[in-house]
This record gives sequence, structure tokens and C-alpha cells, in this order.
Amino acid sequence: METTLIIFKPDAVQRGLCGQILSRFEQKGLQVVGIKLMQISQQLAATHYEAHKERGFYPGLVKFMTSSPVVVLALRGNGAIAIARNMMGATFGSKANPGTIRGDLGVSNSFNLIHGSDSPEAAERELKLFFAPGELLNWSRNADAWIYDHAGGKPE
Ligand code: 3AN
Repeated sequence: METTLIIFKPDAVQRGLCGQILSRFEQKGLQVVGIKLMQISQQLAATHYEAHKERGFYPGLVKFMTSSPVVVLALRGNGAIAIARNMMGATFGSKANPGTIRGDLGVSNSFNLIHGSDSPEAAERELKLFFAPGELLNWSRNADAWIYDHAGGKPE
């Protein structure tokens, strides 16, 4: 099972879209193993986005991400990283396909509602940045018996 780090960005929180977006992930079958409302500090934003430090959009991105609270989530499932990325859609709402979160809920070319880890390495790094040890819960979900086929001994 993979776990991915998802952020509902300040625009999602301010626009009251968190419930809708979370519903999509729950309905898909991804399991919430961590969730909290938080204000991202300058330092945390800088660490999280350090790969983009030299990009022209970086100052605006850090300003946006620290401007208002966000909701951070850890979502778990088979292939959770790719599943969440596909559900998010292309980076900007203006380009994202209908049916995706960004495609259905936004039009902006900088406010794009949601972040999701883009690889297992990024997920491991980002989960550690945003969740302290003990904030992620390994809990067994009864619905898993119907979300996955366990006939072969592991969830498929
Ligand atoms: P994604 O979130 O789809 O993985 P990346 O990894 O290309 O997108 O970019 C990381 C973040 O940087 C994006 N979520 C977006 O908020 C921001 N970003 C990327 N390109 C731009 C841009 N041209 N203008 C403003 N913000 C940008």
C-alpha cells in the first residue's frame, strides 16, 4: 500500500471546497490515515518547494501557500500516488480535463486547489515534513473487504 501527501491549498479552504474534494477521494476508496488544518510557515513552504526555488513563480507560490490555512492529508491505497495525481488533473484549472478536481473546480493559472506527491520518494519526504510521528494512524477499515479483492491473499 502506498501513502501520499495531499494538500488542500488556501484557495480550496477559502472557497469551502474541502468537503467536496475529500468526498471524491473517499468515494474512490482511498483511506484517510492523517488529516489536519494548519498554517504553513515560510520555512516549511521553502523546504517543501525547494526544487522550484529558482523558478519565476516561486515567490508567488510561497506567498500563496502561506497566506491562509491549508488542510493536509495522508491518503493510503494501492497505487495511491498515481490515483490521486490522475484525480487532481493537469497543473492548472484552465488546462485540466473535466472530471478531474482541478478541471471541475478551478480556472486559475496559479491557484490550483490541491497538491499531491508525484513519486514514492516525494511522498516519503513530504509526509515527514507535514506529519509528526504518531499523527498517521494505521487503522483497519471494514469497507476494505469490499473495496479490494482479497481472494489472492493481498488486496487487488
Ligand atoms: P503539480 O502540482 O501539478 O505537480 P508542479 O510540480 O509542476 O505541479 O509545480 C508545483 C507547484 O508549483 C504547482 N502545484 C503550482 O502551484 C506551482 N506552479 C507550477 N508552475 C507554475 C506557474 N507557471 N505559475 C504559478 N505557479 C506554478
